[in-house]
Amino acid sequence: ESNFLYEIMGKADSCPAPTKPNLNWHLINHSKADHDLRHLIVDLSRACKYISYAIQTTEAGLAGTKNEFGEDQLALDVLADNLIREFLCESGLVCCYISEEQPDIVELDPEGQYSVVFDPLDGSSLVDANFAIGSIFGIYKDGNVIGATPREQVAAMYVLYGPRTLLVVSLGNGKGVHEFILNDVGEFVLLRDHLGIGDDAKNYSPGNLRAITTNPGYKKAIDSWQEEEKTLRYSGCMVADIHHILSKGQGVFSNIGGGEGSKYPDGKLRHVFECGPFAFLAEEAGGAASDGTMAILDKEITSVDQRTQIIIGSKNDVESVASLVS
Ligand code: AFP
Repeated sequence: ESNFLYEIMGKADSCPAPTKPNLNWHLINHSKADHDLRHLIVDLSRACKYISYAIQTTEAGLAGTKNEFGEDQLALDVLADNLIREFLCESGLVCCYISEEQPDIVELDPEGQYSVVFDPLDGSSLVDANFAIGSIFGIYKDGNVIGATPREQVAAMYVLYGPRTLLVVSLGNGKGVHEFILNDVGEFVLLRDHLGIGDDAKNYSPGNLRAITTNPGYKKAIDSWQEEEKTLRYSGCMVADIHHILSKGQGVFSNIGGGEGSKYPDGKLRHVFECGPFAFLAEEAGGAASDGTMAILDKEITSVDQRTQIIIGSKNDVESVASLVS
């Protein structure tokens, strides 16, 4: 039994701990999530169950394709965006959201106390290749995400749609990072609690590699990883690649900008709904996330489509790469 189960079992007199704690139970009993935040997280997890099902049952997933009845099919990323929006509306808890699929902040319920930032389907270009893909979420109190820093998130979560569907969530503040698996009856049940990231990486995951021709610092970082004989683990989906780090308890992922005239001078990834939530999870797990000069969690969010460099994972490797690329 994990320490967590042991700890809970000692406390519950009238209601013994379930043999398989589910997400809702865990949010109540372990994370002590406040009522509305718990509902919001569970509602997002419900949307992800539909996304998971859609991925398994949709044939193509590319916009403009037709299903077997000749009807137009939505691209899976658009479908995922619509599903999440529906569940956010139903919750009544969200004043606004920022989605990778929307150009601007979307206003919802003026009474809602939370803002949600999300990438509904990260890695959607990999759908036809049947690689793992994911959804990423960050939750903020109140509506002012622009001008905030990702450290102000009150929770972050991702769902990885691979051979199995996994959900990883944290409420920060030392409450840990926990992993759930979607079981056959549609419940997210605890798989591993307190995921951690060790200080030294054995695996490396280098994104935006096209930048090495114009960014000598990034080239040096890649060379040093190869000289150290680290193992390459890169799929092209940030969710899968960072989950690999959390799952193995070590590793380093990077997405670094190129020099002048390059395609992604600030790296390819978006600060608000890709880097911010993962930085929250990585720090909570004992790892680090830097843009080369500062912690991602302390970097101000200036716009919806802001991109940022990121080096994330095992602390010592994040530090040494940051010193090369800053
Ligand atoms: P798509 O959502 O367009 O497939 O992009 C995925 C992604 O945003 C992120 O998940 C990857 O880490 C990154 O792009 C891959 O970037 P490279 O093309 O530089 O490898």
